[in-house]
Amino acid sequence: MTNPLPGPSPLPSRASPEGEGRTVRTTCAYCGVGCGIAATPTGAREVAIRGDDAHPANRGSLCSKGTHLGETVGLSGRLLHPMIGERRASWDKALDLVAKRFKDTIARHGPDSVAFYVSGQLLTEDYYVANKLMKGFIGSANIDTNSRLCMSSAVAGHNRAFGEDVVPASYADLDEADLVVLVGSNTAWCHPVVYQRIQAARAARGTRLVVIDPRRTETCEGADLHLPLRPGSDVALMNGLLAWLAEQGLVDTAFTDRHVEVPEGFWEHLATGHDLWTTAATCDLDPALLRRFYEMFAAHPRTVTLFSQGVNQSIRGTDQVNAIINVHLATGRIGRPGAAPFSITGQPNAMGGREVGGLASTLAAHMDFAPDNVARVGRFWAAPAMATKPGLKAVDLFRAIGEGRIKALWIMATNPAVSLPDAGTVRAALEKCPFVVVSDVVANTDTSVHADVRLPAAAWGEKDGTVTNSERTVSRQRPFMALPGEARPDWWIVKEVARRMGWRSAFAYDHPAEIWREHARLTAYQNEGSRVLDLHDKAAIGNAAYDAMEPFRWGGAPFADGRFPTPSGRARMLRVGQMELQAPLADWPLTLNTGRYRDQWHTMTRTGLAPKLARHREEPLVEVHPADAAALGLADGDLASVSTPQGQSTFRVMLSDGQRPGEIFTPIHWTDQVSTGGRTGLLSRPLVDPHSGQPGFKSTPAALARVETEWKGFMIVRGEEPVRLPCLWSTRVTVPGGALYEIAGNGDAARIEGCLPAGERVEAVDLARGTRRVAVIVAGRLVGVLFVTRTGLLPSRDWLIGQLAAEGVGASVLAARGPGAQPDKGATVCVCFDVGLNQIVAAIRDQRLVDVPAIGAALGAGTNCGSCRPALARILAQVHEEVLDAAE
Ligand SMILES: Nc1nc2c(c(=O)[nH]1)N[C@H]1C(S)=C(S)[C@@H](COP(=O)(O)OP(=O)(O)OC[C@H]3O[C@@H](n4cnc5c(=O)[nH]c(N)nc54)[C@H](O)[C@@H]3O)O[C@H]1N2
Ligand SMILES: Nc1nc2c(c(=O)[nH]1)N[C@H]1C(S)=C(S)[C@@H](COP(=O)(O)OP(=O)(O)OC[C@H]3O[C@@H](n4cnc5c(=O)[nH]c(N)nc54)[C@H](O)[C@@H]3O)O[C@H]1N2
Ligand code: SF4
Ligand SMILES: [Mo]
Repeated sequence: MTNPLPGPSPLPSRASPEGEGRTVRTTCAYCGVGCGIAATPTGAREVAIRGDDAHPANRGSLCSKGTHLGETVGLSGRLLHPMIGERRASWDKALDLVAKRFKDTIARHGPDSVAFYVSGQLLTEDYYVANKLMKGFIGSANIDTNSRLCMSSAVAGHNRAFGEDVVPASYADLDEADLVVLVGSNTAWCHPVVYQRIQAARAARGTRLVVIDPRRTETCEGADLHLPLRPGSDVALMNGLLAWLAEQGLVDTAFTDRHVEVPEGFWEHLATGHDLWTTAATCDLDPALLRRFYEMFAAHPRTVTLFSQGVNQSIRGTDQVNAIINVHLATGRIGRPGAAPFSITGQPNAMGGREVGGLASTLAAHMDFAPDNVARVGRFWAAPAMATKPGLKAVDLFRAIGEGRIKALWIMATNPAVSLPDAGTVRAALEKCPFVVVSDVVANTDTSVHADVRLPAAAWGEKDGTVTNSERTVSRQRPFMALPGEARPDWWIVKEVARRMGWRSAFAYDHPAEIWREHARLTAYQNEGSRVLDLHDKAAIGNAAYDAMEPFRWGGAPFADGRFPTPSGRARMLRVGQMELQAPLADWPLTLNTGRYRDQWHTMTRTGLAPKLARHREEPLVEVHPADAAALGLADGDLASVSTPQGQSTFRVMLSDGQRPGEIFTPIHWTDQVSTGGRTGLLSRPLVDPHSGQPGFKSTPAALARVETEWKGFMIVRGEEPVRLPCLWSTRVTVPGGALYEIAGNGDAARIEGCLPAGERVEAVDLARGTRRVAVIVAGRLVGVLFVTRTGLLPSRDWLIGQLAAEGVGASVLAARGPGAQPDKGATVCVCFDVGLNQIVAAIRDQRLVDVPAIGAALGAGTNCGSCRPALARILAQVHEEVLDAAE
């Protein structure tokens, strides 16, 4: 099962699979919770997944995405060979070409004419090698990462307050807190295992939970308070809280006097304009609700304030981070058990990237570009050409590409044509750039269609290295499958290019452990306590010890001694003011907020392969408050066009009273590969925070309009090959054995029929409703089915999808239901047990269920991974309300 390797330095045999039946302990491919996984291969590219009971991040739990990782390890859509243009090339040829084009460009235009755009989904070892090549050998700092879009405001906030990018919290703090405040975090969907941990603490010791988010998300279900604040008003809220605490005499002056630098005039600034009423007005909150929050905060000194993209992804993200940290510093709620500001990270290795220095604004190992740092790292690397100043941050980097200032670009493990703001301009820049290299695991992405060279990277389950999670725990990702085709680890690809650029000895790595040791040594090199990040005790471990390395947390309990890594040893409070909040503009009366779905990961290159994960939300929705929808003549299930000053895209309308009026929400996951619409990246503005360069993804002026179509329908086809359908609306999801397309359009729908596979056709027509049903059957098996209607209803897709696996299928399939067919289950809520909304509602009503465990006992729902428990709680509340209303 091992692969012969091209090029001069072979890949170590260590990366070969562990073999069928043997359980390998690794770390989840997805979010920054960093759950441990026990993976047991059960066949070729098949694996059984369990939570690792011994991993400190999850102790055996997994969410829906982690649980269903096994469905995503097939080879469907994988990039298996290096490609130059559309032609397959040998590794030698592809690597030589990349090295030559980068060298030539640097020789002609200087080191700043090239760039790398990398990702928090690289392993620390991959990241380290890329950073070293760019900053020490090419001599530019034009390496930035998608963490710019994700964590950079938190990084900037930490640096400003603490003098180093250290997250001063761990998950254990959530167990010990008396109050957890979630700010701009849909934890139930995006960090579900952390959310379950908070719920467990609530059940065990009555921890209070407050959610601060303009939307009422599932995270708010059962919370003690939800503050649906005006978007972008978080600084006012935190300043108001701090002003009120000061007024009540609740500032911990014993702590601030010894450990905090408070800027001149700080308290005077807070003393005016931050009273309860003014704050409530700025935040558009009920003053009584706000006061309950203040009082709850005052009453529970053990507070963890956990925040993510609602805080970071703002044009004032860094100030928002510091406004939160200010409150914690002023009240001494830091460095003590159960008390901390906690920036929770998104990607599996966002933290590892920060540790090696993968952001253009840091150098390496938590060092910035101060001259002595540059000299020190230069010595350590024996570097011929050190970068001496920060490089371009992601949005500026792509602007420079568009302007022709950057002429060679290497993108690794990220999909900027989808995920950067103003993605239309990003695509134009990629198209214009003279040389674009993309390292990815899948063959076709919205980014890789612009690549001159595509390099096949090793994927999760094949990769070998380390990641760091939100709480600074480093754990191993270990391979349990052979590298497919000619795929290679990212570190191997980068070091091969470096060697071909002429730096052979500095990049003579044969094993990720060698890179790890070098990285660990650099963190300790002439550190002498000046940086918290210091991995000296892991710098000399042998390869076997690296392979066996247990999860460990660096930095211990930071700041427990009240000392901070600033020159004075004190933390810094910062005077931050609320940005002016603009009233809606005439042409753009709405505000667009963007974010994530529970069961999809980013641009769906992995989660999109799992039929079970597809069923939670099959289409890209625009969530609209019913009052706004009524004013625009929109009904649930309509199609609507969302436009902004940046662009336009179409979405399916979902009415939601969890939205504030005037605000709409769209998901980030859909791409040209799966859909004709739902392209959120085209809509966001490229406006960034002045300190961090992080885009303000959560707030864009927008307008909404109904999109009329003459017909709607769906198509189900066997097999994995995507089909491009010539109609206005088409979205594809993976189903067992094939794909389901939801479609809508104008004119004659007959052209869609041409996209059905070949075979024996059976048809039924209902002229009155303008309905056509076509099935294609080959040897008694269904290979395709198309239902289109102008005025009629469409049947449930479930039974037809099931027919892909059936034998002896005949014309009766057009009835779209079997003898004694089950009623429609409704949208899938519990993916583990495949339980739908309609089933849950019926069970609650018929069996008079009163709580979530009762639903679990009746239907199984919510009893495995638990990701749907917040949804069950909400459905339960709604049904009870309806039953009571009906009884009145
Ligand atoms: N299922 C799933 N999980 C994921 C990911 C995924 O793609 N899918 N991605 C991972 C990654 S990389 C990341 S970064 C994290 C992101 O995790 P989160 O930050 O939890 O997710 P988002 O949905 O981006 O945004 C969080 C919330 O911020 C709110 N918000 C918007 N504006 C404001 C505001 O002005 N103030 C406040 N207080 N809140 C506001 C939004 O309404 C939204 O509910 O998730 C990680 N986990
Ligand atoms: N409007 C809006 N935009 C956003 C956000 C938002 O909330 N709103 N959130 C932002 C945030 S926080 C983030 S993190 C980004 C995420 O955005 P992206 O990073 O663009 O999204 P992914 O789909 O995770 O892209 C990862 C790519 O790497 C590939 N890949 C996976 N594993 C490997 C590997 O080991 N090696 C290599 N070489 N390739 C691999 C995948 O196939 C995929 O193509 O989106 C950002 N964009
Ligand atoms: S919470 Fe879910 S997605 Fe995140 S690491 Fe754990 S299992 Fe993976
Ligand atoms: Mo992220």
